Amino acid sequence: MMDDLRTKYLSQIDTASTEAALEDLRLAAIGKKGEVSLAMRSLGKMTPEERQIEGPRLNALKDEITSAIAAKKAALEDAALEERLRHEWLDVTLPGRGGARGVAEGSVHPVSQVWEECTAIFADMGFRVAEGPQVESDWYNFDALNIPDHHPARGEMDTFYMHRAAGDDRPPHVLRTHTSPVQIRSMQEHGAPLRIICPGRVYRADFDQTHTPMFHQVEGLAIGRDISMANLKWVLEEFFTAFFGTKVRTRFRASHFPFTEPSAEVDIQCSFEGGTVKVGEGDGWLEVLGSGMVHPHVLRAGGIDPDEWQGFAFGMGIDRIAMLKYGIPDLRAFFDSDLRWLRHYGFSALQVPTLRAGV
Ligand code: 2U9
Repeated sequence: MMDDLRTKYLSQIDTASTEAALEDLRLAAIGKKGEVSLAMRSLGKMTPEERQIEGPRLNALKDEITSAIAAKKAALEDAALEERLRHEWLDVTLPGRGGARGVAEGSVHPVSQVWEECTAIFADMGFRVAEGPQVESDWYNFDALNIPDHHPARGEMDTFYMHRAAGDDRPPHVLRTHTSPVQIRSMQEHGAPLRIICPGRVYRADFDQTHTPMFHQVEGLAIGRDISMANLKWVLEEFFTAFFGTKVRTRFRASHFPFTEPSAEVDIQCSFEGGTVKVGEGDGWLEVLGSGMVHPHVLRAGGIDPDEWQGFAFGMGIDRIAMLKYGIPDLRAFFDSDLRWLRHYGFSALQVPTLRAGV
């Protein structure tokens, strides 16, 4: 009788095709009212000798059925997964299907494109890319850059301050108003000589036709024993000529920034005929950049001895030079996520900027 039970349940478990069928078999065999459980209950009516033989055999049968069910359950789960994988199989090497008009749906945002172009051009002149946090201490964002407490530049920069917990009197963190803190961190980490660019998002509480509260900058820093404004002028002319794909002259005008001394604003040559700006021709000038020789206080904040080292720094807006190069009229549209705008001004994801082609 026990051999019959064993054969019956093991073969039914073997041929069960669903987890529900397995559960039915479990109940029928070893559930409270299952056949094996009832047989166990009948042990009480046996003689002690019979019980000594039948008891262990029934227990062994129960264990055998329990493990057969567990093994079959695992096999069914494996098969279900295999089946899913067969149907959900995806060839990631296939080309994109394209949207309604047969073109790839995604595109590279002009800011990302210009960011990459800047990286490629400066990399060619030996500048590494450095990055850092967007939430900064006020020391890295202001003090280290020679902008002490109550300096008017702190107000001019329309800073977003982060909240401190009630009772915490330490100065609040800020959303960085420029990427300059990255240069301070790089000086501290690597020392001199140094040649880096810092592209990144920056934040100022300003929103109108020509300002968005978040925008993108690329700043550069070159430190050596005898780096001069002449090196700065060469690097910038080289950059603009590669970026705009035509020889671009620059004009330096004396200016003032707390972090550089002397300081200069830089204009690029352009014409304004017919209501459009054409860079690299004509006798007009357009301001695109701020720059200068790094202030000794700033070198010192970065742990670099100003008696031994000197260097130039510059900063410009990525969004602004993207508008200029690609004829994009409205800054605010950059951040509207309007698909029609993105398709119009976006770039192919497969077109990697190089000095030869994309730039
Ligand atoms: C260090 C030392 C000096 C970076 C500089 C400017 C001048 C500048 C503006 C251009 C347009 C910001 O995007 S914008 O609004 N930038 O005028 N930036 S010099 O000077 C530095 C930076 C880091 C350690």
